Amino acid sequence: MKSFLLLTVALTATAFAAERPNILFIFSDDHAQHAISAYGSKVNTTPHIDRLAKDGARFTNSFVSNSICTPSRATLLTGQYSHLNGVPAFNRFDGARDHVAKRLQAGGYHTGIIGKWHLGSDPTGFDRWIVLPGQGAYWNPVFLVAGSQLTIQGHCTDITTDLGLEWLKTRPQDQPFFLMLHHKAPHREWEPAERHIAMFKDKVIPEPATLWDDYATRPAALPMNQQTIARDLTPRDLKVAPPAGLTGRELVKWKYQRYMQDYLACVQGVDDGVGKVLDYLDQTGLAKNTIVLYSADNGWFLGDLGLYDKRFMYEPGLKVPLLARGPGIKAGHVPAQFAGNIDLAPTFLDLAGLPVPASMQGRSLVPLLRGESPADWRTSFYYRYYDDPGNHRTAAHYGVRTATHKLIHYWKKAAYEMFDLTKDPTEQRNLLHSDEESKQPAIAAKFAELKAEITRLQKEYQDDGQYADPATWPKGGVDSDNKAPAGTKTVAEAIAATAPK
Ligand SMILES: [Ca+2]
Repeated sequence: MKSFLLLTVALTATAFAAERPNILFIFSDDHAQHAISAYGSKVNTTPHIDRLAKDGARFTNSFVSNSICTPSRATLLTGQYSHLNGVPAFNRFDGARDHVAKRLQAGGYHTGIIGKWHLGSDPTGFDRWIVLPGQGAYWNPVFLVAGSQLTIQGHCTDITTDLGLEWLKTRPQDQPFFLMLHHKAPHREWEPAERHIAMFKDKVIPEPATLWDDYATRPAALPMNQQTIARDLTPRDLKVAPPAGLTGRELVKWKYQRYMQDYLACVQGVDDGVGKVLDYLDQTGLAKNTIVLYSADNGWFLGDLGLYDKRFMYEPGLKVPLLARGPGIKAGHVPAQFAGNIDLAPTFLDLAGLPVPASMQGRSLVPLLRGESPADWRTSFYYRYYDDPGNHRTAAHYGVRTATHKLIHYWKKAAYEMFDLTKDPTEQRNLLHSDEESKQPAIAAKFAELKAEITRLQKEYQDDGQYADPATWPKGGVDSDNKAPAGTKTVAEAIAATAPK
C-alpha cells in the first residue's frame, strides 16, 4: 500500500505539478447559513463572504452529518461519518488515522492548520500548525505549537487572519499549499471586537417567525432541550443585566436582541478576515491558482424554533454555508445538489489531482464546482447525532433528508418526526404526531419509504449503531495534553515558532 501510494504521488507530482492549485479552506465555528447575505440573510450583511458567491459557487443544500464541533472536524479530516472515524461526540481524535492533510502532504503539498482545532490530540499531517487549545479564548488567546504554548495579544479572529497571512507570506514557494484557516468565531460566548460591537449595539434585529415555537406536534425532544433563548442564555452570554422590570415576552425579546447583536458582531469579524485574505490573494496574483472554500463546522439556530446552538437535525442545525471560488469554478453558480461535510476531504484530494481512497465515504464536489450535474448524485442525506444529553439536554437522533421530506428518529425515545419541507419549511408540523394523521395512506407510505431509506443509508455507510451506547465511545477528551507555560509572541514570531524542528 505504501509503495503504491508513493508511486501514485510521484506520477501525480510529475503530471500535475505545473497546474495543481493551492487550496485555502476557511472554516468558522457555528456560522449559520442564514447569517450570510449571499444566502439571503435577513439579519446581517457579509460583503466579503459574498465575494465567494459572486466569483464562484454557493451550495444551497450543504449539510453536516453530526451537527457539533468536534465530530464535524473529525469528519472534515477523514471524509467519514462519526461511527467510522471514532469521534461520535467530544472524543479525542486518533492522529494516527489516515486523513486528508496527510495525503496532501505526502502528495507534495505544504500543509498547515491555524486556529480552532478541538480534536484533543496534536495535529498530524501538517507541516506547520498553530492551534487553539480546546475552545480557545476570544481575547489574548493562548495557541499551541509543537511542544510549547504562546499567547498573542488581541482579538482571536483578527489574530487568526493575521497568522494565516503570515503563513502564506512565509510558505515555501516551490510547493502548492493546503491551508486550513479555522476561526473560533462566532462560537459562544460571542465576544466581538470593539469595532463590531459598535456596529450592532443599536441595531434592532428582525425576529424569526418561529421564535415563539410552542413545539406542539414535536413533544419528543424539543420541550426539554436547554438551548432556548427564553430560558438558557446565561449572564455571561448576555453580558449585561436586563433592564429592571422586564418580564415575559419582553424579556425574551430583549435576550434575543442581546444574543444576536454579539453573535452577528462576531460574524462580522470573520467576514473582515475573509476580505483581508481574498485581498492578499488578489494583490499577489495567488488568486489565479488558489481555490478558496468557506464553510462552518455545524449549523446554527438564530432564534429559530426559539433556539440558539446546533445539534438538532432541523434545517438550521443541518445546513451549513459552503462556498468556493478559484480556477475552474463557475462564477455565480448555485448548485442545489446535496453536499455533505463527508465530501470535503475527497474534494480537496480531487482538486490536488490525488486519488480519493475508498475509506472516505463522501464524494468529490469538483464536478459540481465546474457546473456539471452527475446523473448519479445522491438524492438523500443521512444524519446522526450522539451527544445525549450533552450540555444542552439534546436527545440522540438520526434521520434522513430528501429534496421534499425529512424523517427524524429519536431512537432512545422510540419517537419519529416527519416533515413535508415543501409545505412546511420551518418544520412546525410533525406529520406523525397523531394516530389519525399517521394512518392516512399517503403519510403512512411516505413514512415507510423514508424508514427504508434510512436502513439503506445505514447499510451503505456501515452504521450498525456501534456508538449508540455512550459506554462504547472511544476514550480521551478534547483538551490538549500540552501544558507548557505560555510565552508571549507576536504573529510573526508565532509563525516562526511553527517551523519544523
Ligand atoms: Ca461548532
